[in-house]
Amino acid sequence: MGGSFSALAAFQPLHLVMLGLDSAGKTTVLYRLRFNEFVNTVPTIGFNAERIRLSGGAARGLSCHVWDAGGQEKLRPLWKPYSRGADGVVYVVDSVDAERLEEARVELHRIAGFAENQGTPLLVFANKQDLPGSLGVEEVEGRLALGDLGPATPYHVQPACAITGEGLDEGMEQLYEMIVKRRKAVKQRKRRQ
Ligand code: G3D
Ligand code: MG
Repeated sequence: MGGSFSALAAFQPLHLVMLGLDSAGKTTVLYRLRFNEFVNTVPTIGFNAERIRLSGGAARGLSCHVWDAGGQEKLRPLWKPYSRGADGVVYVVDSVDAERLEEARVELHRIAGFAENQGTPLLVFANKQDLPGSLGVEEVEGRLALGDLGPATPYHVQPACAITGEGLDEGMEQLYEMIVKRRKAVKQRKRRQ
């Protein structure tokens, strides 16, 4: 799959948005996906915005805009303009922190509920699988109520450990496949019109 993915990405960088509560592991995921170029880094009070280009493996050529919105609820509305028009959303959760999964669910459904995000493929990294007590895929899927997102939003939950990199490439591959599938469906719909 790497070949076709790289070919597409080389011509048409995908725009991904990575979201998640603070300390879910977003930064660690990004380092693991091997980026070689900081396009922009804007550390601000309470949150970070980073635009990077991924360089490794399946993610080669992907442009990724990352929002690390932290615990600052009043800043989370900023996720909206940055998820608009994205080809895919990567949502990272800490699979051990059951309490904050509830907060993660609320924020995720807020993002997925925006009209502009209807149908945008969603990859959930159920991160920190190396830690004892980490919740499994089905538990995370249930707690995030992904079934309530509706049939228009394709999603995949990938168990991952950002420290070792386990599961990351598999997750990105699934996301890529969902994006391609969606593009094909949109094209077919246009043709029929
Ligand atoms: P964020 O960018 O979403 O805020 P970070 O999260 O990537 O900064 O990660 C927050 C903390 O979780 C870091 O630890 C990081 O090392 C740890 N972490 C990230 N992914 C994993 C994982 O898969 N397994 C384990 N065990 N830890 C992980 P510190 O100690 O630096 O706060
Ligand atoms: Mg971070």
